[in-house]
Amino acid sequence: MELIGSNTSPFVRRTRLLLAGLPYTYTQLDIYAEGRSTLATQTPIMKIPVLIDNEQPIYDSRVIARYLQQIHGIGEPLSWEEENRMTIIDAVLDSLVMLLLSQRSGLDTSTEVMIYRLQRERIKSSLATLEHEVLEGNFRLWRYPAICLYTLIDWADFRELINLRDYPILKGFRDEHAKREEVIATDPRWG
Ligand SMILES: N[C@@H](CCC(=O)N[C@@H](CS)C(=O)NCC(=O)O)C(=O)O
Repeated sequence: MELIGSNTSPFVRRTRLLLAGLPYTYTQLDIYAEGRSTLATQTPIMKIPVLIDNEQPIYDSRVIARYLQQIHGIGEPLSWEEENRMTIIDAVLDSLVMLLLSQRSGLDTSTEVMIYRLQRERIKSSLATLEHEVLEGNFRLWRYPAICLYTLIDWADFRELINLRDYPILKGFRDEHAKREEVIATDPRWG
């Protein structure tokens, strides 16, 4: 199996954490620079991660997780409640990625234009719900949803897209798992 990605992507990191301790090849690409042409040969949507297993490419981290579960028995199947939590996590990540790419494009994301107001609204209400879910004990087990919550919070903090002081429960969750060996080994701060 080959995983194509980059160390700073939270979608790639969650997949690496799911695969921790298992044999696979990890190909790192700078998708916004010299790695872009290689990426184009692997996926028309030009997003990472991509998993290649016996010449079968799989796009999208959530589909990759389902594939790994169904084909290789890695991780556990998700309940519908867990699928909903995953949808919330992915929605926040997509909104944060859009804000980051906008900022890198020189756009002011703090203005009241509709597209940015909608993202900020979604991020705020979703993070409040995720804090509540953590308090309820719904991310207690280190399974795929907890891995994805961890990589979301840690990446948003690393990119300074959220202030963890506003989310003490999420900060506590992040700090609780920060010392895991595979978490340290995949820290995006090391590039
Ligand atoms: N839904 C996708 C999202 C993947 C994604 O957005 N990856 C980012 C890196 S963090 C990316 O490749 N962005 C490139 C782009 O938007 O052009 C997944 O879960 O794999």
